[in-house]
Amino acid sequence: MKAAVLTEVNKPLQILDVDVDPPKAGEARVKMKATGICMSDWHIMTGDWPTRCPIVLGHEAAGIVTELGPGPSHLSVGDHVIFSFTSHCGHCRYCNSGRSVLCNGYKAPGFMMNDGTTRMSFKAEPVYQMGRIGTFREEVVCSTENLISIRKDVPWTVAAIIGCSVATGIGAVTRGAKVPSGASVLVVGCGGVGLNIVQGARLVGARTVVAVDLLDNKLEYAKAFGATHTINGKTEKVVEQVRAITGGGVDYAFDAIGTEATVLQIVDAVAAGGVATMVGIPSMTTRAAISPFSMVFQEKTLGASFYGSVQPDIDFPIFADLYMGKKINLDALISRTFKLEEINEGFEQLRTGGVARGVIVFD
Ligand code: CXF
Ligand code: ZN
Repeated sequence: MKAAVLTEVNKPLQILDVDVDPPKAGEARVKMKATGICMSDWHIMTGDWPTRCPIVLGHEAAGIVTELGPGPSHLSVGDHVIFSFTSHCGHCRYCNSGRSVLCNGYKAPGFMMNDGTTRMSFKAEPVYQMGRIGTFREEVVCSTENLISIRKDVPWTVAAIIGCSVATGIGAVTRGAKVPSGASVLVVGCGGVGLNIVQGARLVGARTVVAVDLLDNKLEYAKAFGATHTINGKTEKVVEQVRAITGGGVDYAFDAIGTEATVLQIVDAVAAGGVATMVGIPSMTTRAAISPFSMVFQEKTLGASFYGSVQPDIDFPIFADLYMGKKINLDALISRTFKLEEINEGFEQLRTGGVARGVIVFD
C-alpha cells in the first residue's frame, strides 16, 4: 500500500510501500477516497508539535469500509465514513457529557491505536498514525470509534473536509460559542477553518461578519462565504476598523490562526461583555500577554473551541445534510485536488496561500 510518510521532521513526505495489518475486534479497514491537507499536518512536519517518526500524517478524510474486525460493529462493509481524529471511549467523563472530542479514556499517545500499538509497518518497523488514523495513504486500519457513517450521496472531497475544517469552523460558532442570530462576529484568518467560521456565522443569522486576513484573495473568498466587511490586517489597523464598523466592538470574535497577535486582536476587538474564542491551534511555545485588568472591567470572556466542540457522531451527518440541502457551501472551499504523489506540492500551496483547501483524491 502506498503511503506518504514523514520519516524525519523538516523533510518532505516520502511515498513508501508500507504494510497494513488486518483489523482487530472493534476496528475496520477503510479504502481511502479523499483526504484534505491541513495546517496541523504542517505543524507536525516542521517539528512545531512534537511527534514520533516514521509517521503517516493526515486526519481530514473520508472513505469506504471494506473489512471489519471480528465481533459486532455499528458499521457495515460498504459504509461511507468520515474520520474523526479524536477517540470516543464511551466511558470517560468527557464522552459521558457529550464532549467526546476531549476523550481521555486511553493512555496510548495520539499517534498510536487505542491499545498502544500500530497497524502499519515499514520493513517490519512500526509506522505511527496521526490522530490514531493517519490518512495520507491508500488504506487505513483504525478503531471504528474514529469512523462516522454518513449518507452515500455526498461527494468524497466534501465528506473529507467535514472531518476537520468544516467541523472545527462551523462547530466553533454553533457548538462552541453558540452565536445567536443577530450577533456581530469577527473572524481572524480566512483559511479552511476561518472560512467555515464565516459561513457558520452566516448560517446562524449573524448581522455583521467582519473577516480579517493578510491576503486579499482570501478576503475575496470570505465575501463569497458571507463576510459583510473585510479588513486586510497587513495594511489596516484591525481593532480600530472593527470598532468603527460595529460602533464599539463585536459580540463574538474568533481566532483561526493562533499567534499572540491574533489572540490579542480578538480580545481587544470584542465589545464589553463579548466572547472571544481561540480556534486555530498555536505552536506549543506561544504565549499571549492579555490584560486581565481590562477583561474584568469589561466582563470579556476568552475561551477556546477544539474540533468545533462537536460530537462527531451527531454533527458529521448534520453537516452532510446541511451541504446536500444547500445550506452551507463546501464546494467552493475545495480549490484544488492532488494525487497522493503530489502531496508535497499540496503543502507548498497551503503555505503560500494559493488554496482555500487542497484535497488529495484516490482512484
Ligand atoms: C488537529 C489537532 C491534533 C490532532 C490532529 C488534528 N486538529 C486539526 O487540524
Ligand atoms: Zn486539520
